[in-house]
Amino acid sequence: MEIRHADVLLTRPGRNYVLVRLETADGLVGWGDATLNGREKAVEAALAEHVLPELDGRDASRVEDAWQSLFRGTYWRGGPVLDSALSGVDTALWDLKGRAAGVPVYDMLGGRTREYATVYTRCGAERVDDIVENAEAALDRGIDHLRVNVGSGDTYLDVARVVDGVNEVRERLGPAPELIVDVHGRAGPREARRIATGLEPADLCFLEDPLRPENKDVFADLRQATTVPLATGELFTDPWEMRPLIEDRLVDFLRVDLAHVGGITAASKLATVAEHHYVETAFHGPPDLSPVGQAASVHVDLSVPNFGVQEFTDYAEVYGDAVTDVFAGGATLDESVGGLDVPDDPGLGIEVDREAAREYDYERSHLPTVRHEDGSVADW
Ligand code: KDG
Ligand code: MG
Repeated sequence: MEIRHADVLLTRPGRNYVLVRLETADGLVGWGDATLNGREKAVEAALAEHVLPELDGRDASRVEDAWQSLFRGTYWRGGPVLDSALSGVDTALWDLKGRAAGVPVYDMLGGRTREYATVYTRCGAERVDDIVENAEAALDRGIDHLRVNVGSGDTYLDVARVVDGVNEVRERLGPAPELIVDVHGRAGPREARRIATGLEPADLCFLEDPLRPENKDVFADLRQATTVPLATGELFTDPWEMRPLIEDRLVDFLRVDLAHVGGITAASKLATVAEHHYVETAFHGPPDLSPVGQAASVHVDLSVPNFGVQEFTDYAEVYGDAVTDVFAGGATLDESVGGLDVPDDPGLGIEVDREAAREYDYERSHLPTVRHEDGSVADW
C-alpha cells in the first residue's frame, strides 16, 4: 500500500471543493475532503507545498501514524488551514484502507449500529410563512428534524424576532417535528441567554452554536441559565477544543465538521469520548462540505452508538447536474425514513471524475463580513 501519487484537486461544480486524491503503487485511489469555505486556495497550497510531499512512498495502511505525524509532527498544530488539509488526507487514507480490504469504511469503524442516519434539513427564511412552507415540504420528504432559523445574513440575531418567530413556527407546525435553531456563534452571553430562555416553549431539539467558540466558560453560564439542549463544534479545528465542553457536559451534541476537525480519525475518537459523557453526534453537513465529506460523515454516523442527527445537504437539488457530473455514489436520502445511507461498496462508496472536475474552475468566493447597525464588525 505504498503511496505513489498524492494530489489536490480544486473544483467548483456549483461550489468550491478541495479534494485530496491518493493513489497507491498498485493503482488503488482514495478521496478525501479538505474544503475550507472561503480559504480554499490556502488549503490547496498547504497540501501541495507542505503536506502531500510528506506522504510520498509512505504506507497508506498506517492511517493513525499519518494522522499523528501530520498533526503533531508539525510543532504548530491545528488551525483551519492545516487541519482541513489533514482531514482530507485522513479521509482519503480511510477510503483507501476500505478499498484495499474490500469493505465499507463503516465496517472498519466497528460495523453498523443503525440502518440509516436521521437527518436535519435547513428550512430558515426571513418570513415565518416561508419557514413553515419549507418545513412542510421537508416533512413531505420524510424529514422531521428541521432547522427553522428566522432571518438570514445580517438579520438572524434580532433576538426578539428570532424568539417570537421560532415560537410561532412551533405553534403552526405542532408538537411533532424536532426543531433546531442556529445562531452561528454570533451571540454574546447576554443575547444567547435571552434566545435560549425565550425558546424554551418551542421545545427545541437543540440550539446550535449559541456562542462563539473561543471561550468555553460562557457555555457553563448558559447551561445554568436554560434547559434548552445545546450543540456546538463546527468551528473547531483542533479535536482537543471540544474536550472541556464534552467532559463537563456543557453541550448535548457534538457538531464537528469532518473536513476541519481532523477527518474520520478525529471525529470517531471524539464521538467515543462524547459517548462516555452522554453527548450525541450531530455532524456539520453544509453545502460547503463536499459529497466526499458527507459520505465520510455518514460512515461515522452509521458506526457510532451515540449518533444523534446528521445535517443534510441535497447536492443535486442545490447544484443540479454539475455535482452529479463530478461525483457518483456517496450518501443518498431514503425518504421513507428521513435518513442517509451509503453504498456497501469498499471504502467511502463515492467516485470522483477528475476530468469532469477539471471542467469546473475555481472562483474566488468569500463569506460576507457582517456588521452591526452601528457599523462595527459582527461574527458571521
Ligand atoms: O462556511 C460556513 C458554513 O459552513 C456555515 O455557515 C453553515 O453554520 C452552518 C451550518 O450549520 O450549516
Ligand atoms: Mg451551523
